Amino acid sequence: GPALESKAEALAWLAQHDNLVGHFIGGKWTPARDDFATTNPATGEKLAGVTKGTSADIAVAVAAARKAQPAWAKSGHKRARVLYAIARLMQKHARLLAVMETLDNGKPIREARDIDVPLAIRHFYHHAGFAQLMQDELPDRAALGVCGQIIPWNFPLLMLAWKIAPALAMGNTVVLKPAEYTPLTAMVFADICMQAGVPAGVVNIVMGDGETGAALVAADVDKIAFTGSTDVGRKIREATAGTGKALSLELGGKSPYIVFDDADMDSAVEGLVDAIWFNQGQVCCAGSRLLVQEGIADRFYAKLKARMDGLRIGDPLDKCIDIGAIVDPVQLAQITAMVSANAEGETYQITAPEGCFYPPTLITGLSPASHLMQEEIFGPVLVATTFRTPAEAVEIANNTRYGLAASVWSENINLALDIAPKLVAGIVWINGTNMMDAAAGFGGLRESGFGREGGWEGLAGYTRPKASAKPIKRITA
Ligand code: TXE
Repeated sequence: GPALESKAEALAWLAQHDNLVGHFIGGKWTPARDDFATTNPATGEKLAGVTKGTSADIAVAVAAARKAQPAWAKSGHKRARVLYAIARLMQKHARLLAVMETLDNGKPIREARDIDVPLAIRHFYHHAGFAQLMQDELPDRAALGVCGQIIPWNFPLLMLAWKIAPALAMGNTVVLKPAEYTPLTAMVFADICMQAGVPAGVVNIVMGDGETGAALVAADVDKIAFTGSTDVGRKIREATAGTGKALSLELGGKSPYIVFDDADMDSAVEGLVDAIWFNQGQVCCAGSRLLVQEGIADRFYAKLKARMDGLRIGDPLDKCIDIGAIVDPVQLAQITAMVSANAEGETYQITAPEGCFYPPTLITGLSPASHLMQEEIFGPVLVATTFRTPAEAVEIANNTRYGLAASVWSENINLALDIAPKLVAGIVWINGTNMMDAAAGFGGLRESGFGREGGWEGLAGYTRPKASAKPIKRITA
């Protein structure tokens, strides 16, 4: 069928590159090495050998970005044209990008095709418009210079777009390091940059692991933008302290999903499918902590279990699949260990195929302070507890080190609007979940990090104020 054809097309594309992933520096591919493998988690097959970037590679990439930056910052119009060209070429190669993402990450092709790739493209279109506007409307803002960007494996192409599009729009040049599990769509993207006429050195991509990432943090860059674990975020904040480098951190979460007794239960159940089972729960803003009002808890859990029974888990390239593979056996082992260490509450799971798969899981009756209620699992595991009053819901919801997102379900808009501002979260959704857009700032509070991506705030994060050369007119009476 078409899935097999698309897979063959993606594998042929990799074969043209000798199944090796090098670095993209100064507008060219560097000679590639087979330092470590990237695999298809659904089958265990090796997809390509990947080059591990050294500090020397990072230095060459940063120098290329530095050299290209002044010319790139000159014309907003030129930047807009290039960003539009990238968006159009991504659209042209959307199928290759979606299949490559699914092969490398294990996410259902339906998600890669309908969510990851279109949202990534939208990010380039949106920021292309701002590139032009920056020149005309924001003459008192300047680009930061060279930005180092480090991204995770859960949304490889989308996180690349979130990082690269605004940075480029505002006149910065970048050195981006993809996650070690998922370098392949970044490689396709680099090819697209060559076709789109991105000037040499404006986009540089250095492959590698945490050591490569640490080398980028230590390099001569003006900003580090990081998305990943809270632990690594902490290390990066320490490493950049006192250096004058700008920093944005988008880290973990344990976002509450609050269902009041007057909620539309069917919608709230369907919302949970998105909140915690989208991308196998490997989502920083996943609604991973369910709080249900006591009076409806039993009915709600029953409906939820019935919905879980209908989830289809298996081959991510199958268009009918809801739940794909976990990104890597290391992550699978971490999820398994966290869940099996728990002795509290009641666990409900559907069955999963052999291999790198974890079944959708619901654990009810947990106390708010328990390990599973507090720690990010980063898998398809929903933990639940009940509350009596709205005040108690707020208290439990805010009882966390994190503050990324929150979701409130009620048919009473007065109640929802009363609760929403009391939640410590960067984003609150009412009767919805996981809604994002290039025009809306995304980011967290507390141990979920700081800085926003998308929207005006995201753009501002890639500029600095520039004092006007003209004397400021004072208004006098
Ligand atoms: O993340 P890391 P991992 C959470 C989630 C997951 C856990 C571990 O709980 O189970 O993190 O995942 C690079 N200096 N999230 O180990 O290590 C690394 O190469 C500079 C939440 O994959 O944070 C990769 O490119 N860079 C999260 C990126 O950091 C370093 C998404 C993220 O990897 C580095 C992913 C260092 N010292 C995981 N060490 C979210 N919030 O969305 C590693 N890296």
